Amino acid sequence: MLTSAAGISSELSSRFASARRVLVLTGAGVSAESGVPTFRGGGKSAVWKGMPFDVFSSSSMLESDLAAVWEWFNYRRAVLETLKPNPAHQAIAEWQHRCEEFCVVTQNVDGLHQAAGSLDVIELHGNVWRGRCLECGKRYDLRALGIKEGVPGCQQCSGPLRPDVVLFGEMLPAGAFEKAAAKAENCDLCFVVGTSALVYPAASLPEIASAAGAYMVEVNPERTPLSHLCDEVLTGPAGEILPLL
Ligand code: BJW
Ligand code: ZN
Repeated sequence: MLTSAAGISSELSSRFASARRVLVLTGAGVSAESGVPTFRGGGKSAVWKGMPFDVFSSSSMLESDLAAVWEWFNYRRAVLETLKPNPAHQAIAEWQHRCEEFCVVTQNVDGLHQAAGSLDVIELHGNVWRGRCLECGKRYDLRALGIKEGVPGCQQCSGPLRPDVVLFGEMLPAGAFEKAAAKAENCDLCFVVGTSALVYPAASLPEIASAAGAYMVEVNPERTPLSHLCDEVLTGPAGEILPLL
């Protein structure tokens, strides 16, 4: 495994130039330089109202206190509204024009890849800008609804909406993981960017790509449980490293 503090190896440059199928798996770290707080990293875990984030981002909290869950997500959307994609999102969006097949698989719910222009984005954990009716399942664009606070209701059946994101203990959206796994199995170059690689099943995608023989590149200021299976570990912020490619 090659570890680099800065600069791109000639091996990676030539792999990138000749790659036909590229997969990029991203996590919260890719949005960090936009100002979106990560969940983990630097030995810390995000806290809101004195509680670890996974208390509010859990299916049990959804069942016991839907209003508290909405308060947490309404707050996060208000923060996100002021933020923009950064050079990491922009570099990834540019790459899609370079290869025959290119796919972004993200664990992020912030929509910043799409805002940067990425077209083929598989969202494993949903999107914070969508709500879903707990009764009839109808989905809503929260921006279009103009929801800023409180628990929104369904216009079709009056049931309460929930944030259309995947909380701990919940299943991923139907087909999303399967589609991502198929891309992982077929890619020849796989970037793993800004994820602590602790949350499954997302963290199994690089394992699938590696087992299928892809050239593996991790971009992260810190080591992760996946670093050992990467051919190159580029140590540093994604917004500085990815544009070098
Ligand atoms: C930078 C940077 C810079 C900083 N540049 N990098 C197998 C084993 C054990 C447990 C399980 C298992 N399979 C499933 C589970 C249970 C669970 C799980 O994985 N738990 C583990 C924590 C132990 N998984 C689930 O519950 C999943 N569902 C599921 O498996 O369903 C089937 C099932 C159901 C019931 C029972 C059993 C199975 C669902 C997971 C949903 C995760 N949801 C969240 C919240 C989304 C909503 C919200 O936003 O609130 O998704 S949790 C949170 O973590 C969020 C993220 O998408 C996810 C991953 O985090 P990510 O992206 O890696 O971010 P961080 O913050 O962890 O890391 C940031 C990284 O960036 C760090 O490494 C920094 O160094 C780096 N960084 N600056 C580059 N500038
Ligand atoms: Zn409804």
